[in-house]
Amino acid sequence: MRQEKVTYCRICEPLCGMIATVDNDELISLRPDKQHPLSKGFACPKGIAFTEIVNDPDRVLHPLRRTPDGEFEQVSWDTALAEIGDRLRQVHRRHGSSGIGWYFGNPATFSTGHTLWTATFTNLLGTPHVYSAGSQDVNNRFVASHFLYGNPVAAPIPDINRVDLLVIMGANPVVSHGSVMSSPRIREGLNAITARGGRVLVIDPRHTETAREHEWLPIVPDTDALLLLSLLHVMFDEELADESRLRQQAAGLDTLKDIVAEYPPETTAARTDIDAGTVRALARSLVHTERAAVYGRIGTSLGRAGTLTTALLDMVNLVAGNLDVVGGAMFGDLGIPGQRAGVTALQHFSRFAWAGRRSRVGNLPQVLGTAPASVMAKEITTRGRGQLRALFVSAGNPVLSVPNGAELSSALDDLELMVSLDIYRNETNAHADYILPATTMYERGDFLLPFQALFTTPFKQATDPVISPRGEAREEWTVINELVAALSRRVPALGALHAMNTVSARVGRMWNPERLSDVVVRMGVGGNRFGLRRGGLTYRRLVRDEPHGVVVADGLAPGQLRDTIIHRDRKIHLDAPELLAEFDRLADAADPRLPLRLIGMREIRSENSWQHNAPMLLRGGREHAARMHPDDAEQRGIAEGDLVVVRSAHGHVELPATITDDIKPGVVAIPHGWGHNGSGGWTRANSAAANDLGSGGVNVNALISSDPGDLERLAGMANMTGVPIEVSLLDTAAPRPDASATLGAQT
Ligand SMILES: Nc1nc2c(c(=O)[nH]1)N[C@H]1C(S)=C(S)[C@@H](COP(=O)(O)OP(=O)(O)OC[C@H]3O[C@@H](n4cnc5c(=O)[nH]c(N)nc54)[C@H](O)[C@@H]3O)O[C@H]1N2
Ligand SMILES: Nc1nc2c(c(=O)[nH]1)N[C@H]1C(S)=C(S)[C@@H](COP(=O)(O)OP(=O)(O)OC[C@H]3O[C@@H](n4cnc5c(=O)[nH]c(N)nc54)[C@H](O)[C@@H]3O)O[C@H]1N2
Ligand code: SF4
Ligand SMILES: [Mo]
Repeated sequence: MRQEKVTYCRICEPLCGMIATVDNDELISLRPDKQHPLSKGFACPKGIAFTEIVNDPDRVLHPLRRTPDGEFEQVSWDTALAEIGDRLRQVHRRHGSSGIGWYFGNPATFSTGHTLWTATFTNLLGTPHVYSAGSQDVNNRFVASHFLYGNPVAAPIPDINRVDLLVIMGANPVVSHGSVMSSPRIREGLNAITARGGRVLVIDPRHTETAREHEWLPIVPDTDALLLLSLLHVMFDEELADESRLRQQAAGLDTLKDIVAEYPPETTAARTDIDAGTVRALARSLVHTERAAVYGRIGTSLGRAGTLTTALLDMVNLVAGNLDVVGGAMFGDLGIPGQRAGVTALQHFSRFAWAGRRSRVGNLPQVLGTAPASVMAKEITTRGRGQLRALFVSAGNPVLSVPNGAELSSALDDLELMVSLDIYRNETNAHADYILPATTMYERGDFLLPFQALFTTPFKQATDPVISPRGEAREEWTVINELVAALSRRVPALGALHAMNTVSARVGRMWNPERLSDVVVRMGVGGNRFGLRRGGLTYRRLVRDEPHGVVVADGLAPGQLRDTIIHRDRKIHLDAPELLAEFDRLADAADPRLPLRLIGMREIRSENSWQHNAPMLLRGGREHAARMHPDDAEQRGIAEGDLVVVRSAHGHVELPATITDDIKPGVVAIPHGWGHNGSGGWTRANSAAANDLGSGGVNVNALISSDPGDLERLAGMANMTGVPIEVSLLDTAAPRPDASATLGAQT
């Protein structure tokens, strides 16, 4: 029987409403939900194409075990779990908990169960080897907030609905649909700003899809910190800032003033290529526009000093009077009583916030209990106490997403045990001993806890699964419960959890993601507070009575700062010594042999590495090319479509060049997530983006350093933008330096 089920997309952050057509427990199609109060009938091509992913014949639907000849064979769950349990206990006996590690990738964040169970398991296990996509993405945000507010999870988000001057630095929301903010229909949200007479200014080395619809101010990659320092300089120099307010809100103002005195726009212009007059005018506008905000994302996170840059973004908002006010950069909240106490407790009692531990290789600080993924390969290969010997990878493809995939690929083969939980065979789990089939989002219900404080219009939605798990796929949290059981006799904390699980299973009250989320729904804004508020929300009521979701407040509430700040003095700290120590990283990295600068870019029909197998997203052909400016191309004798070699100090890739005016001279953009080289089980991804060199694209992270010394120091961020490179015409007649480079990635 054909049914229409209301649900929502969980690929990226807006979480757009979807209507799933289901026939006989088969997903037939997906279309945007017109009744969703925020996405109102919008969904992007990735969201619509997801039917093809759910039903993809290349999906992993049964547990797989690697055979001695390197192929995979199907085994039962019982066999897989029993063998994994045995091997895990052996590793534990030999190496202890610190021999066991976990990498969770981006889609893990889009599943409450996956996130919470992974965190609980790895915490109770007590291993330092927890890695995630965060060190290539957002961990600098957490660390900046840790120093500024004492609260790593405080993240100011731009008040899109009410802002009149929005400065976007290093983000491309028209393609990415917004990040570290959930704002469905963001493109319209931005257009509404200009429609009400406001401005959107995009500061980006590339004339992006977002910049094309608004004002574009090109910048030299990895110089945003200098621009922000100059904005602060002008605000103090021209006495635009309200100092008495600042002294009430913040500590360390004099130190900040002393520092920014050194960065007049007239001196930073040579590095940023933004003239002083423009900077001065922008500083004035940010102060004088009643509702203004500066927002940064990937482009301001992946330079050499991402934590400092992000802290400076907040400082500009603060000094201009735009932090925590309507139309500025605002703090979302879950509306749960005792939230603040909760974060404080976590800060004190777990290795939650920052540098609870440092990595064995590179001595880099952990962020929210995770170490930089760039050092994972060396943690596997570097002998000695604490060496990583067994690795779980869930919803991740670090061979393509982390620097130096070649190094990681070969390290993975050194492990005593590698287990992947994924929906596909990818370039990473090609090295696994076991691949365990996971459900896709439509095979599980969810209320997404991590995004609750990030909606630009406070909103709640919960969904049941729309179809049952395909094949033998299982939800990750249930598999993690099995791992808890497997190690229960070896790790006391896991033993205690296992005992609780066993008792609660007996009385039919097992903890599951829905029960945990229900607590948050009941305690949160609009919740029923366990009966204290009649008619309030519960998880079940959300699913049953509000399937399209509910807007729980008209807008973000101003005046959250005092409850957000955990520092004892309740002030924002502007002078953390750790941040001040980062200033030496702002020096110029110029290398005459590598005069160009690499930046990344996202494509509308890709989601990192994992949606290149959906026919709808490959329609009309795809290419993987390096975008460069005509001046740079001409100087090097490169014409449109020519094959080129791109070299950095760390590696090289070979791919076609595309020549475009839509990029600042001196800058080259290459999308990540490609480099499908046949090792993953992706039939179509492997043959997509074909050119004379092969297909599947190249892994741009071959150009990125995994050397601990090259990582950003405070959050261990990989330096993926502004990397010095050179591009030259590929001499196809010359002997190839590295045959593997022709087949996409050096993986
Ligand atoms: N279609 C699509 N959507 C996605 C994804 C996807 O792969 N495809 N991925 C999702 C994920 S995981 C994330 S984290 C978000 C990311 O969301 P965004 O950050 O909005 O996405 P990016 O396209 O990476 O935008 C980064 C921008 O920074 C610019 N940039 C690079 N270096 C610099 C610099 O030094 N300074 C400045 N000012 N700008 C710079 C780039 O040109 C680019 O336009 O997107 C999410 N949404
Ligand atoms: N050069 C460069 N590198 C980058 C970036 C960049 O901008 N430039 N961006 C970085 C960023 S922001 C991110 S987030 C990372 C992403 O890095 P990763 O998360 O490591 O890689 P993904 O390509 O997102 O791979 C996700 C995997 O999860 C699987 N999957 C999808 N849904 C599910 C599910 O529900 N359950 C399970 N178990 N598996 C699932 C997919 O099949 C795929 O194998 O890449 C980073 N790497
Ligand atoms: S923008 Fe696209 S991928 Fe992201 S949540 Fe919406 S429909 Fe899904
Ligand atoms: Mo990301």
